[in-house]
Amino acid sequence: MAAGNVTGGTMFTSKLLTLVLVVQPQRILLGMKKRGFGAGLWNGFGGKVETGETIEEAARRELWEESGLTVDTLLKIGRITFEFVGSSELLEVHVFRADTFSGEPTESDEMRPQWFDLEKIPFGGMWPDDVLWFPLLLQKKTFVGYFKLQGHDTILEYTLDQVEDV
Ligand code: 6U4
Repeated sequence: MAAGNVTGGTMFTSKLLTLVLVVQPQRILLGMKKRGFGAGLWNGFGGKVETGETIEEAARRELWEESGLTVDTLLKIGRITFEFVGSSELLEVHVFRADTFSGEPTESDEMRPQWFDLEKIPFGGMWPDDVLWFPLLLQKKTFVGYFKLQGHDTILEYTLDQVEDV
């Protein structure tokens, strides 16, 4: 847990998380989250950064644990801060894109992986912010975003900017 930012008089703490999207020319791998935060939604693979590991190490570990895949190159593609109404903990999510992988997607306790045609990404069953930043991810445009969410399906405010580097 990192120390806080002060925003409008409220003290926030923040938690570091990773999110990896495996993207191929015609398809993208998503996982159905079976339990925990965001259960019932299709999402990339990721989770909390643990003490003693780098953010990229955490991204590789979570991808392996949740999908059974390993990757050579992870491209840093975005950084998104999520604020949830009623919570003083911000989520700082580091988003990576992988274009090649080794292994076979394998179901884990946490995720059920499935390939989707790039034309048929199931945005209706995903976090509501995904439809806004996926186009940047798919075009390999690096970005920084902030979303204030109410529950799992309402965006109250957001910013999303293309940047040179994340
Ligand atoms: P454990 O400790 O395994 O129970 P859990 O509470 O299930 O953890 P975890 O570690 O799977 O959470 O992390 C949540 C994942 O959801 C991270 O990869 C980040 C991602 N995530 C959180 N909010 C998101 C959002 N609004 N849009 C999105 N991904 C989000 O696309």
